[in-house]
This record gives sequence, C-alpha cells and structure tokens, in this order.
Amino acid sequence: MYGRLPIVKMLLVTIAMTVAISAVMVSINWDGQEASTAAPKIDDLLNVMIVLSSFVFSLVMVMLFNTRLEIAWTVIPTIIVLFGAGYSWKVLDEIEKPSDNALTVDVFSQQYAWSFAYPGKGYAWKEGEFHVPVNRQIRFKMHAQDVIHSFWVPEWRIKKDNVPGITTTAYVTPDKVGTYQLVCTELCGFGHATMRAKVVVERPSKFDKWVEGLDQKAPPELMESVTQDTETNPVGLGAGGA
Ligand SMILES: [Cu+2]
Repeated sequence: MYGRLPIVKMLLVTIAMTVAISAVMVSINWDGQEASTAAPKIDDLLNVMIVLSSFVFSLVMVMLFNTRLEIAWTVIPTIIVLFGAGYSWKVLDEIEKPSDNALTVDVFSQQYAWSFAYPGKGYAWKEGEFHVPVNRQIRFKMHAQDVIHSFWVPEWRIKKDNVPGITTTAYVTPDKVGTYQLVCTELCGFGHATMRAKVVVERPSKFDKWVEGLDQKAPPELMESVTQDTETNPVGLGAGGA
C-alpha cells in the first residue's frame, strides 16, 4: 500500500518525522556547559544541522517504502555502470591485443630523465629520445629507478605508470609519422615538469638506420631493472593470460 502513497502524503509523513526526531535530538545537551562567547553560537549551529539532517533522514526513510522508486534508482544506475564497464573492457582488449611482430622497447624513468633500450639490438640505449617505426605494434616495458613515474604521449592516448620493482607493459601502434613528446604524468618531485623526452615515429627503414647508429648499451644499473623486476601484465587481456 505504501507503493501508491501520493507525494503530498509522503511529504506530510516526512515533515511529521522530522519534527519528532528533531524534538528529541535537540533536547539533548550534546556539548555540556557553555563557557565562551563562541559556545552558544556553535550549539545553535549544531541544532540547525540536527534539524536539517533529521529532514534528510526522514525523507530517505519515507522513500524507502516506495518499492518502485527503490527498484528504479537501483536498476538504472546498474545498467549504466555495467554498460561503461563492458565498453571499456572491449576497447582495452582491442588496444592490448598483442601482435606477432611487436617491437619491444624498454623504458627507464628516474628523477628526472627518461632513457630507452632496444632488447632486439643488444639493449642499444639512448637518453632523452627514442624512435619507433610507424604502423608496427610497440610493446613498452617500463621501469622506474626511484619513485613512481608515468609514461604518457598525449597523441597516443596511452598512459602507464612506471613503478619501482615491477615491470609494467603498454601496447601502442603509432600510425602517424612525426615528432611527439613523452611527458611524465605522475608528480615525481621538483623536476617533474621538465621530465620529458622526444618521440620520433618514422618509416621502418629510417628507424632501422637510427637504431643501428646507437653506440651505447644500457648501463648495468638499468639492466638490473630488466633482469630483476617482477614482470606484471605480460600479456594483454583476452590473450589467454591468467
Ligand atoms: Cu617523473
């Protein structure tokens, strides 16, 4: 029978409950003796808050008896949230689908610099700049040497945290030749704002030439991250990973 309570009746019940609850709650001396000019002001403020809270409490209690309203405000948000979750899952699944000829690049981050190594080329290494071929999936394996940093190339949309002690992985397939900027997007200390690196996406032949021309190898302290960090997220969602 409560399911058909008209709005006016619900409001009247709400007001009656508010008056009854407020009368009891306000009659209690919650804070004890008043002994400063601030004390009565604070106590009045508290009483007003008690009346307001009693109204909200009563309104919620009365509406709880309206089953149809209850069902609606539970079911509709559930559908919205489930749709959001499903859609996000699908998008992430497509992005992280590993390709057979992916190129792996190790990314090293530290206060306040980036460096990069190519395991396919004996860990050829470069500070402050990296190149990748266009239209090929890149698997970035990320490491942090000190605090948490975060890898973000805005034009690629992908963002991933670099966490000390573990290796995080991100997949990107750049499809536009050009020069971009890698930005650290985790506040990592005083030099955070300047923690950037140059990103060059180029034709495969040009990329091959550039990577062949690198004359440094990743230093041993960085290689420790490669060999000793815990590997996380080694395969994309939906690729049969646990
Ligand atoms: Cu950083």
